[in-house]
Amino acid sequence: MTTELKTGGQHGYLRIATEEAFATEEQLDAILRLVKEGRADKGTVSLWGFYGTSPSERTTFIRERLLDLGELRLAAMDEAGIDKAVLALTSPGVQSMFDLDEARGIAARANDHLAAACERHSDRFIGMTAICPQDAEWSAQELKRGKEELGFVGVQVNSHTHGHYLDEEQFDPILRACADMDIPLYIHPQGPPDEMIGGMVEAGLEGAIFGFAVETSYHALRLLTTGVFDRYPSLKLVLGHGCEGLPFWIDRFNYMFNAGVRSQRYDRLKPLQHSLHHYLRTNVWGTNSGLPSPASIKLMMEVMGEDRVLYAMDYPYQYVPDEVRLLDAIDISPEQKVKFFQTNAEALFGL
Ligand code: 1DF
Ligand code: MN
Repeated sequence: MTTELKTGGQHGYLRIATEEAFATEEQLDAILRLVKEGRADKGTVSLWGFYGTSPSERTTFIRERLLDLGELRLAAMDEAGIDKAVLALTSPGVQSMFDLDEARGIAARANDHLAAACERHSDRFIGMTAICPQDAEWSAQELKRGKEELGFVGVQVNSHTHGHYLDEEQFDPILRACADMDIPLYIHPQGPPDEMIGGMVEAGLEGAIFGFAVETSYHALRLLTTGVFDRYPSLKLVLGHGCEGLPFWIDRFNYMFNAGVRSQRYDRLKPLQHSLHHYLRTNVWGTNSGLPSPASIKLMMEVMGEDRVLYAMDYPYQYVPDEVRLLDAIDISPEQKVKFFQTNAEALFGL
């Protein structure tokens, strides 16, 4: 499998990668400072204690690539045949931070920095807004600035914020801003919070291998089951990593949710206007970041609908051009392939 991958769409579609990460120096410095001072949560200690300091080939590559919004990234995109990248501040964004002035400043400057790169390379780079959910009112304002002044097309929230979830009342300004301004909300993983992480670090399982998906699917399921999409029927939720497994589980969620509601098992769970499956097919989009698997992509298409499944590479964490070759050859129809690589992203993000 060594055929040259080309950009430009001569093969029938542009390739738009939708979960691509960058970092700023001050973001990584602030996170590493928390790690060194013993103030970061266990997930952050494990993730950035490793990526921030390990001398290995993988981590050196990732650190250098995260900080670049120029030639290295464009060359990697060219080599993998990626026409456009939707970029977001890498996980956990500023969500591990405690000093709100600092966190807001780092997020806002990351947004300015990204917007400048998107302007320099407007045919290749597309931006998502970074926010500071610790301050939801400020975040709603920053979402407006991101959309109206910086030209950003979505927001990335790196799952929990100090163990708190977006269905909680304190975050309502963020959900409202996304719904009112039609800003897709990409919930991206980070390590599980200390209350959840248990023995995962000792087992080497809290990161992208497993813990990320466990915690992020839990977060998304909370939004589904607590009625967020009845409150905000136009809210658009995007999840990576095969929609964090939700399509595989959906019938069990449906059955057990309905059984629990019927028997009034939990105060918090009330009847919803629709089935959980309905919200998955109406309010949720899924990308294949980190999961270049034809089986899981086809499952997502079958369960969610073929207009809701998007391509992502997860550069620089999983930069594997051969995966693009594999997905070019996936046994779906040519029309489905155009949707997957190009037009679903264009429709969702308004490109
Ligand atoms: C990793 C994977 C790290 C993903 C990420 O951000 C990330 C990793 C810090 O491999 O540790 O975005 N990912 O989405 O799979
Ligand atoms: Mn990622």
